[in-house]
Amino acid sequence: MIQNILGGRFRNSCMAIRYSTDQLDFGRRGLFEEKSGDVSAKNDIRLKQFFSFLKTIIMRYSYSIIAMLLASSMAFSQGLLLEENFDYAAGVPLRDHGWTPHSAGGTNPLQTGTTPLSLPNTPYVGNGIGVSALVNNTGSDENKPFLSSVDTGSVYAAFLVKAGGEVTSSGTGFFFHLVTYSDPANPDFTSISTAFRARTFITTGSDAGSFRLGLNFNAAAVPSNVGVDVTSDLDTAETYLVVVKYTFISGPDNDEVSLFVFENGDPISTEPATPTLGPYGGTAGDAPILQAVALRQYNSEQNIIVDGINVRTDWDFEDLSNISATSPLSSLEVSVYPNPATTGVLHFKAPIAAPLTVTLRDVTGKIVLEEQTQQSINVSHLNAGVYLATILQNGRLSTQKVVIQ
Ligand SMILES: [Ca+2]
Ligand SMILES: [Ca+2]
Ligand SMILES: [Ca+2]
Repeated sequence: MIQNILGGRFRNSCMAIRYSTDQLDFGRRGLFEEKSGDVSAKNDIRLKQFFSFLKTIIMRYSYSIIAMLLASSMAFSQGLLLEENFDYAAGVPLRDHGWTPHSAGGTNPLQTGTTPLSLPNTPYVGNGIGVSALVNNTGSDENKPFLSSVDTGSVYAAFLVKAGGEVTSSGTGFFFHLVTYSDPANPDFTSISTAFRARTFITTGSDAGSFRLGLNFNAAAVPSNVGVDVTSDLDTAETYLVVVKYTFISGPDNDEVSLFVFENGDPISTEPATPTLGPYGGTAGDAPILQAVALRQYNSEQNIIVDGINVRTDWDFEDLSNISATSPLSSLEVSVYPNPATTGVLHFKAPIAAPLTVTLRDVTGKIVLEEQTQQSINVSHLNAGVYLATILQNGRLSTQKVVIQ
């Protein structure tokens, strides 16, 4: 069951999304509307038209425009629970932008920083927008509600994080968690249940330049079991994408949390089969319902920057137009062969040996395959026909027509 907390905001959000989707859909309807007759031949002609059109766009504009066109076929954001990119001025209190203190609100209110966080080579939807949030002091802990409450399925809370400096033993603790309001049916945003779920920690690494992230279902004690509830060393100079997952499972005291960590260049098109940490439960009871995220300040030596919070009921964090906030996508030289594919396998040859993220769309724009590879993918399960392949490597993009026979 999904309950609407903020109906008006949710509707506004949907309207905004629908508006942009309709705009972007124009090209696809016009090119691919054929439903009968010699579909493959007509689609072939239409694909030629499409690529001619793309070529014109390339010459006149940039590859980032292509990425926007491709992104038009991506999912309508039905699963969105919260999007917070801190697209505000620098140095302003978060409480001016929908956040509410629930603890020590009078002391050191959470504020925005001066620059955004971004993974320039990973197409995360929250990359490089506005500024960020500084979670770097003792004092005010603040929450922001979801568009809807959730008590079934999974909640995926993604955000960018940077340690922002050395993490000392006094600077370790949980800085992020999921929230149930004290009165779930009639929330007062200043009052949250103290049974925090999916407490996400920062802890010391093996040297001054490294840190670790930890996760507890509910407990406040700093986790310490590397590979189980604490990651291996991460770099204090780098930004990471973290996805905190809470899964409701039918029955008492059996829900699970897990945590995924991505570094710059990692693909994020699909949920990895194995999380970085978890899944595991805890000794505390299940969350009755989840309604918000919280950022927590616990120590003047914590040094944490958070940005691009995107919370969803599904895994849909990719936006190909959002590879780099500062420069458009450049083109990738990659050979795809044999094309037409007659053997059920597509091979790829790129100038450098790094993972390629391959997405195949059918002529309706529907994604039929997404896979990471350095060499080849199996397409034997796909119907014969014409497909649009987008191939992404280290922030470079190639779009190609692929025929499967
Ligand atoms: Ca931002
Ligand atoms: Ca605090
Ligand atoms: Ca349960």
